[in-house]
Amino acid sequence: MRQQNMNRDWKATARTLSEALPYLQRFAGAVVVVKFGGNAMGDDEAMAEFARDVVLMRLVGINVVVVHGGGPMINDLLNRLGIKSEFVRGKRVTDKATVEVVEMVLTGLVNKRIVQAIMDEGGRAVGLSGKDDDLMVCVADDPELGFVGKPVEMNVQVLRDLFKAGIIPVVAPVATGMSALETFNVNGDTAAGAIAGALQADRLLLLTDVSGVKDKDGNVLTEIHPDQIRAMTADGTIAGGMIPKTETALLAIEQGVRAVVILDGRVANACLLELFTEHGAGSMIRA
Ligand code: X2W
Repeated sequence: MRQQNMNRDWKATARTLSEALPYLQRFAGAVVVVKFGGNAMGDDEAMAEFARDVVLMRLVGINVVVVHGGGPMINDLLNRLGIKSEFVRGKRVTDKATVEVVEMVLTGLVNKRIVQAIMDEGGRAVGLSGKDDDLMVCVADDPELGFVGKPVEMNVQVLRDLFKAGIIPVVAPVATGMSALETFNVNGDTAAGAIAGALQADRLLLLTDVSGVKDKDGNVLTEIHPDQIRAMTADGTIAGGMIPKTETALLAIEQGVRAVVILDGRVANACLLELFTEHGAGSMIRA
């Protein structure tokens, strides 16, 4: 029914859409990789909202790929199974039992929840892991970490095929190795960076639970040059969980990704705010 509810500023809604035109034009046909971290995933309503943003991006012609994490969900099942787990330099030490749980949780529970959420919002999504069509082939990152993978070979044709069909690929960061039936657990940021690099993406959006990269005084920097990231890492301003993200960003830019944005995925419509408004969101890193 046509509603002329006076309690809402519909003209502002129409104006917002109109103001988005230059951004819609800029990103039509672009490749955008969205890393959706486990800490950015909220309840069903937040998941639906994220899915709605992704479906909208696809509808306006963006070739969008979702690469997800799921660290908290892996912790939950490991706890229930009584398997202890620890992190070294932001990566999970992964033995044989752990990698089995990681694969079950990421490619099963988490991947299918995102696929389902996108389908529910009227998009088309297909879930896959690094194993499917050899999308991501890894070697061991560091002997100390066990089955943690470092991507060494990317085969992104399957993603391009899905783009062509209007399908949103949803990728779990689990990979295959060089020898038969080897499985690797890959940090979600690392996987997203490798996929963005191989696709020469226009944007890599790293959705997390902090508002961006902060300077010494705790202010979020809206735009940062890679050299500044290196200096801030050397002097300890960038530390802890931010390090894998900024490292991913630097590597992705070296590989030809146009810009990387680290932003708070818990903020409503974070992706739309970043891509389609002058305001933007979080911290953009570009050369
Ligand atoms: C991660 C994979 C999931 C992930 C892990 O086992 O937790 C490594 O640390 P978030 O939610 O993005 O942190 N893998 C090697 O990255 O999840």
